[in-house]
Amino acid sequence: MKLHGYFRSSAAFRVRIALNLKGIEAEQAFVHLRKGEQKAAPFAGLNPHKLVPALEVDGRVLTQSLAIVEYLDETHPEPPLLPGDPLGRARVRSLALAVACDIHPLNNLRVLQRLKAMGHSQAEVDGWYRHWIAEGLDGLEAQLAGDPQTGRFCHGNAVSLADVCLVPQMTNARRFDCDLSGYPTLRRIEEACLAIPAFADALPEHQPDAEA
Ligand SMILES: N[C@@H](CCC(=O)N[C@@H](CS)C(=O)NCC(=O)O)C(=O)O
Repeated sequence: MKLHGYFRSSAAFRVRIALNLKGIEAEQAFVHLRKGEQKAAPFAGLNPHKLVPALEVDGRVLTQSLAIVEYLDETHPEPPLLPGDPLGRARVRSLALAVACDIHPLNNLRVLQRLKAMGHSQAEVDGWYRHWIAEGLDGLEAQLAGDPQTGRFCHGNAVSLADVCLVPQMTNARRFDCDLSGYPTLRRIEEACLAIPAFADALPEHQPDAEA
């Protein structure tokens, strides 16, 4: 397997966590998003959407981090990243999609770059980022806090796809100096996850392509 990613990409971070949790060794290829390498050959030939991550496996190319993580979960079932019951799976996917579909796309690099190109100042772009982080994390905190299904992690006491999505989003929010004081449940779960080497080793600063 070969993972095409970028140290700061939270979508690639999700896949790194899943690979680590499953104990899968994957070769890494680095796509420098700030230099626009995702928009040109060879990467754009692998993923016409021009977004990382992409995972090469058995001569095929998988894209979309959640599809990749579910593929890894199906082919390497231990430890499972989705609960065994349909209601549990729906809850975990709902939490994961709140990050991957409702928060992350609004704050993607190309969206922030487009806002700048339209003439918005850096302060306005930062405000946009923090606004959507707050909207999304407010919802997640309310969804998780006080729900007996929430345990040490987002769903009970085993890590799941929901944690795989939450931790990179929290890391990203910290990078943009978002105020996370109002999210005690999210911070507690983040801390529990980062105590696990599979999560900590996947942090941006621990990647071979990390930059200051
Ligand atoms: N839904 C996609 C999102 C992928 C994505 O947005 N990747 C970002 C990095 S986290 C990217 O490549 N951005 C490049 C750009 O915005 O030009 C997934 O989950 O894989």
